[in-house]
Amino acid sequence: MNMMDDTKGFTLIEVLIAVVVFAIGILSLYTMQIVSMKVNSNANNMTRAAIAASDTVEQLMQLGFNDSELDDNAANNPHDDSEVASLVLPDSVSSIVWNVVNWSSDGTDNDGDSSVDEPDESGMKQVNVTVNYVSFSTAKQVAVQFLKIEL
Ligand SMILES: [Ca+2]
Ligand SMILES: [Ca+2]
Ligand SMILES: [Ca+2]
Repeated sequence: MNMMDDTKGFTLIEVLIAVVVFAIGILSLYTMQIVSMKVNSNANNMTRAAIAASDTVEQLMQLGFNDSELDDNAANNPHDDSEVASLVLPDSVSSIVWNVVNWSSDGTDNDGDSSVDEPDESGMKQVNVTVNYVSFSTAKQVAVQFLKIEL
């Protein structure tokens, strides 16, 4: 091989290697793009579910202690979004469910003083809100809880 040969241009092998390297580069960029779109979309769905959860908590907190939506009777409990028209569900959210636990009748020592369902556990309802949503065909949940105190 002399100087003349080197200046002729690229050999076929060199071109092929360049094409393969380029293709791998494009492919990994494309894969990164797909992954980041998926991460973004998952985050968006989670954010929407979390907003729906806090909106539900806000609406339920405004209700009276004995409101039917905070009824802990087994027949009405757990409750769901079909009972409250003002709850708006984003597309990704399939349902919002809340379970009401009345501290004075749940058979549990909620305040940790070794007495169960004693007088000072009355007037308190624990509300467990669960938002069910779907992200990339996977069922997911956001759960929050709050304590409703009888005033
Ligand atoms: Ca107790
Ligand atoms: Ca209790
Ligand atoms: Ca107590």
